[in-house]
Amino acid sequence: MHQEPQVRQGDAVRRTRRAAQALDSMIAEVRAGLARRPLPELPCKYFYDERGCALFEEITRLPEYYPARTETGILAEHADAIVDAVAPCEIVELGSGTSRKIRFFIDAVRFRGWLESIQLLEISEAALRASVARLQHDYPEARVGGVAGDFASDLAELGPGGGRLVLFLAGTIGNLHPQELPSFFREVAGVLEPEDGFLVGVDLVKDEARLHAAYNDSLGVTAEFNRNILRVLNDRLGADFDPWDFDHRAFYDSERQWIEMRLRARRSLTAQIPAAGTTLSLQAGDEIRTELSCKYTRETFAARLRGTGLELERWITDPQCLFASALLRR
Ligand code: AVJ
Repeated sequence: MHQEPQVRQGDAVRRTRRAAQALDSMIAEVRAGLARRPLPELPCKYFYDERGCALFEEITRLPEYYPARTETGILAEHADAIVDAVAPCEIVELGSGTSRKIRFFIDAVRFRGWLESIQLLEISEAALRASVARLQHDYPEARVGGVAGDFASDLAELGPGGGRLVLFLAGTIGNLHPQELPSFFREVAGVLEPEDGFLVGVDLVKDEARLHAAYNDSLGVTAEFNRNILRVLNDRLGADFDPWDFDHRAFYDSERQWIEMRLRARRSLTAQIPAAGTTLSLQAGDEIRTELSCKYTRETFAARLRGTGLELERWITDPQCLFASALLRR
């Protein structure tokens, strides 16, 4: 008998309305970003097509890039205690990437017999699908779901919870401008019940040379990751950037306590971005800002929590104080 193609209602990967309109919002964001003066900018979430995800993976293995392995060390040691403090039955990860670190928590919850569900929210649909499939295979007793979306706008897609531990790892919170943190924290508070936990990975203020090296690796992987955002514009918006017209630049702004990544034009050029109905003209030396990566201390981080409905319950660092895991509660 002929089989109709099926649209499964319980499809583990739900497309958000926003993801269906992803191209429209990308166009609007790219137009607005590139129109900014004196410094045009691009939203860093557009690094992460499949090549960008692979390059980020490569970055996490670089000797200079301490955040990934430092956080892994903290979580390997403290995931059990965090799980005991929150007693969750659902683990959620925002910006889950390859979803490796979430396993410390899933394993601890499963060991205690509490595991019911796992939800991932990730902008890269390919990474999301792969993670959902792998986790469902490895944890068949759990409901595993995914939302292809943006943690800055799509948290409501997680639905009502309770018994939830939400993870936001890797220092990704550093990609939000400090002024955006209060509204983001309020949004997160909106998907948490009073007993729930929100675990945030926070990259810490430290020696400038170490920060600089982490974003200027000797193999040039970060440079290639940075230039990849132009390839994404070429692929998705039909733009005609030559990534090799740009130099990678990353520097620490010690006053603002953030790393800034930029692409600097090597020559004067004009790029067409047909899908966005716009062109970008740059002189040699002009720059496009592609990423902020904010660094915090316990004090500057706690200050951003005030009045948001979230409180800092635990602050765990590695012995060298390179990175922190902050457990927040409503
Ligand atoms: C996505 C925030 C974890 O800022 O360290 C790595 C991305 N950019 N190298 C960071 C990144 C350049 C990264 N996070």
